[in-house]
Order: sequence, then C-alpha cells, then structure tokens
Amino acid sequence: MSSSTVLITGATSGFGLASARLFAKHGYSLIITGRRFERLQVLADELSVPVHSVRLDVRDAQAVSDMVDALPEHFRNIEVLVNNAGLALGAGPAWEASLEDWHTMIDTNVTGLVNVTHKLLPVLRQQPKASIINLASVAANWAYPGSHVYGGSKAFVAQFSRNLRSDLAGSGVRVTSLEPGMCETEFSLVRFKGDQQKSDDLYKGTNPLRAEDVADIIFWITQQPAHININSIEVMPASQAWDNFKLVRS
Ligand code: NDP
Ligand code: 8X3
Repeated sequence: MSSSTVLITGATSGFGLASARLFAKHGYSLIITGRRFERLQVLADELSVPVHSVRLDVRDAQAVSDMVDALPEHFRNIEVLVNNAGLALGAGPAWEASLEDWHTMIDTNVTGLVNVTHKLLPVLRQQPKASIINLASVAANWAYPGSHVYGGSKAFVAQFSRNLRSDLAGSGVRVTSLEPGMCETEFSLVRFKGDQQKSDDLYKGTNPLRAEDVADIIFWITQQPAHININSIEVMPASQAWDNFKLVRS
C-alpha cells in the first residue's frame, strides 16, 4: 500500500479510468480530472482511497494552474503524473479533415499536455522519486493513412518525453513515453464522432488491448526502483503489426 498521490488527466474513460482504479487498489490517493465531472463523481464514490475530483479541460492553462494551486493539503505531494488526456478526431485523408479538428488535437494532445507538465514539474521535482507517464501512441512512430495531425501530435509527445528525460536526469523524476497500439476504449467513438457502429466494426475480431492492460503497464512503470527509467514502451495487441510501404503507380 502507498501513501503517495497520483494525478491523472482524462480519468473519465479508458486508460485514465482503468489507471485510477488500479492505483486506488494499491492505496494511492488520487487527483482525477476530466471535463465530464459527473463521471469523476461516480468514480470517486466507487473508490475507497482519498480522491480529489476536478473538472478540468487541459487546454485551459489558467485552469490547470488554478487547479494545482488550490489542491487540498493532502493531495499536494504528487509523485505520479499520468498525462493521458487526449484524442483523435477523424480518420480520413488530410485534405478532407477539418481545420478545427486539427486545432483541437494539437490544443489537447500537445498544448494541454504541456500545460499540465509545466505546472507540475516544480511539484514533482520536490519528490525523491517521481514519474511522468506521457501517453503517446504507435502513431508517434509509424505513419498510416488518416493519422496526419493525430500522429504528429503524438510524435511531439514522444520527443518531448525524451527531451524532458535529458533535463530531468538525476533529479529523481523519471519520464516515460508510453506508445500503445489499438486499444478498445472510447477512443474510436470519439474519433468517429459518436458512430458506435464504426467503432465496434474496427475492433471486431481483433482481440484489441484493453484499458486494463495499459493501466497495468502504467502502474508497472511507476513501481520500478528509483535508479531505473523506462524511456519508452511500444505495445500492440498481438493481432496488430506493421504493413508494407505503399507504392502508387501512375
Ligand atoms: P478515451 O476516449 O477512452 O479517453 C480519453 C480521455 O481524455 C477521457 O477521459 C477524456 O475526458 C479526456 N480528454 C479528452 N480531451 C480532454 C480535454 N480537453 N481536457 C481534459 N480531458 C480530456 O481514450 P483512451 O483512454 O483510449 O485514450 C487515452 C490516451 O491514450 C489519449 O491520449 C489517446 O490519444 C492515447 N492512446 C489511445 C490508444 C487507443 O487505441 N485507445 C492508443 C494509443 C494512445 P473528458 O472527455 O471527460 O474530458
Ligand atoms: C491510437 C492508436 O493505431 O489508432 O493512438 O493510432 S492508433
């Protein structure tokens, strides 16, 4: 059992929700955040550890700053930051994508993650041992049609994680870029703008990763001894793999 605190962005669904449950099972105090506050309240009621729930849009730098400044005493010693809030919007070709969707992905996956990280760095650096887990994606490493800005935003997350590592080496704060492949959460429902059928069809027969699989990995990373930094982990369901380069003939 732990007396430490973990802050999770995007705890209303998917990896964030599964991680909250797992860290709670191991006795961590939780700061859970997301835009859908009702879901956070339901989760807080379910957990039997101290929980501080905050309605938070990570794109709002002032709100992020205010949230941290207003933390109750018990929740101030944050040892684990799970930078999880993020989304993909659209999976069609770049020329059909809406500019608004591109901006939303950049604002959330890049600017939002930066907002939270910048505010939390001084807090984490006070700890003898701390972890930042940044949710990147296989889309950070591998190009595929329809990934355009989503993959670009996750490539930022992966490289930002490595660069943070360089600055934080020796500080006690470890940084990991976690790069999952296909996992069945609300991710595709969001990406396909609420089309449940399209989301179900994508996962059908693939035995994808589950949110709990990713939560297990997140938790495992944080449990490594202080002298170990897991730089990155790329994980896919066994049914997913790379394909050949595309060749277009004229
Ligand atoms: P879900 O859609 O299930 O969960 C996404 C979470 O992000 C929700 O809790 C949502 O909360 C939160 N979120 C989205 N936008 C914002 C915002 N502006 N401010 C605060 N919170 C926000 O998806 P996953 O759990 O699958 O995804 C979690 C992360 O993992 C994302 O960064 C995603 O890109 C990444 N990822 C997902 C993979 C997958 O296949 N599922 C694979 C690789 C990476 P709310 O809407 O309540 O604000
Ligand atoms: C989500 C995984 O493969 O849809 O980051 O890009 S993928």
